[in-house]
Amino acid sequence: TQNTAEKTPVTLLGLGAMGTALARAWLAAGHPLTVWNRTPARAAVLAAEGAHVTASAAEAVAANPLIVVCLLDDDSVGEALTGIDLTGRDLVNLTTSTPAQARARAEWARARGARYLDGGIMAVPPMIGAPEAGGYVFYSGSREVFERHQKTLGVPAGTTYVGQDAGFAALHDVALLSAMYGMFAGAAHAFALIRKEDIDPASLAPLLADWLVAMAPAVHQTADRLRSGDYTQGVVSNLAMQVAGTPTFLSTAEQQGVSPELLSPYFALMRRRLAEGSGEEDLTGVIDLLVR
Ligand code: FVH
Repeated sequence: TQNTAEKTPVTLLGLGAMGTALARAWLAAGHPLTVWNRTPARAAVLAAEGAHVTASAAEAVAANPLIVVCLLDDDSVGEALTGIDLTGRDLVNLTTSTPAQARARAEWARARGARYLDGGIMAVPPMIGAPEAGGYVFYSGSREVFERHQKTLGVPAGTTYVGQDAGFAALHDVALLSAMYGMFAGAAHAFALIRKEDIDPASLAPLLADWLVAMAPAVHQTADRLRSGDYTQGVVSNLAMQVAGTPTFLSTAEQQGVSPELLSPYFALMRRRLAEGSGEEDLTGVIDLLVR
């Protein structure tokens, strides 16, 4: 058994797939845990594992100064906490939201006497409580709350604080996940190209993974160019050359019977940037075309 005497007690609202994983991580580390879930049946199993289950969200909030919320969406947070006294509480909201929702929720919490920290979870439930899996949570909002509870918050997953603007955790979360979808889109196109050929997808997969890993550090050069404003600095493969190559990609797709719909929007942006006279740049200028 764990010594719970020095472990910060935690109240957790929300026992979905992610909430349950968080709960188990804190219980396993010996933190006294109070839980509430809208559907009580989901809490019963955690009671058997040592959690204190309350019948209402208000009771759970009253139990401890540190309140962690992990519900479906921002609306459910509002519903679950309606009319509950949050005075003096440290409210940590791990519910996925937009940056604007997170900022509004921070104001909402402040108006109710709570300190607010927002979180964006970069992990799926099996990665929680498993440090070797590399999952972590972006935090933003009250630095005081983050520093006071960093050790406790670090039990389920790593912690990365990204600033006092409560919207920044959500923004970082969505930025990384957006890049992930771009990567998945590229991989989907690559697999489609070989789909009708006598090529085992399992033989392409490691090549694809290694290539994506090899290309990923290019984001550091992109950042350097955005900071300096010089998009031609140290360019190896310039935009003019890359645009000249796009017909090869589109013809190959056509020959393989593959729709170019995932690639075409990016190529269209590359052509637009080239038409502005930016042939000596790399691809960084595309970013400026996206920002309205
Ligand atoms: N699961 C995942 O892979 C992702 C990983 C990245 C982060 N997300 C976000 O985490 C939040 C919770 O996700 P979840 O996986 O726990 O979601 P569910 O299993 O669907 O559980 C949802 C919980 O929310 C409760 N709930 C929904 N609506 C309300 C409401 N109006 N009032 C009170 N509670 C509500 C629901 O309760 P019940 O249905 O059991 O009664 C669950 O506890 C989420 O933001 C992900 O985007 C997870």
